[in-house]
Amino acid sequence: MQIFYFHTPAEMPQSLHPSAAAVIDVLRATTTIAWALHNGAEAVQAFADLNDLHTAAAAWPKSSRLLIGERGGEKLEGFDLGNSPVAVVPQIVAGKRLFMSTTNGTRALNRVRDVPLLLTSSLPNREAVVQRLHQHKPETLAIVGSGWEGSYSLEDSLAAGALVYRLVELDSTLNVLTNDEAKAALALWQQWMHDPESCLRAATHGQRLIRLGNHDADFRCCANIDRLSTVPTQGEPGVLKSA
Ligand code: 3SL
Repeated sequence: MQIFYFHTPAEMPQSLHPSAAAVIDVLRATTTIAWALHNGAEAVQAFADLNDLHTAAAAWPKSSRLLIGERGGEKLEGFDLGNSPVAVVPQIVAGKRLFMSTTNGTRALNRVRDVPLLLTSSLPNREAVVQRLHQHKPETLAIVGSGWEGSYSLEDSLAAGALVYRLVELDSTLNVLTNDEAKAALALWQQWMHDPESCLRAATHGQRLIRLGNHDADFRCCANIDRLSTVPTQGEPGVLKSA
């Protein structure tokens, strides 16, 4: 397995055709996706474009759909939920299809939607994703951070490093880390692995969320490593189900 890490979806070269991709948006899209599926959502359908989301949602029975998402960290007008992983509780999401759009995470997913094995990763489902990748042994894995509007995100690199750390631990014979970004992400995880929540809070987007209001529960949830066995996996384009 060759592992590449890209800080943002735009950094992934068009010429690279990985056999697997793991998209990360720790704060908070891929954490919310993992928790929603763990709590019984039928699927999460991700959209970069809001018009596309509304068209697809309108074609789905009203009683079994929810619109979730944010822009700039704040819930979208007319949507049922924002993008908090602690809000997607079983009483609200079980059996529902979640039509989701976020500032960066769903755009990153859209960029790699043609990759044969597409998963989403976060700190809570890190080990589950590692086990899935170890089982599939893709030739080339692209770990894709969502970043923030085209720029680097500390928290996505932390989670990329967490993933890499365990993949290397499972197969230390491999010289798997193909780009410097992957090596730097690993070093970042080694620096913060005993206190990931502080890293999330220190990150620029963590600071943005703190300015918007009390997000303590979100920080705790997003930093809660290896808590979930859910691996959100793309079946049809844009549609993630628990696998
Ligand atoms: O950028 C995104 O996709 C979101 O996860 C950002 S937020 O944490 O919901 O503000």
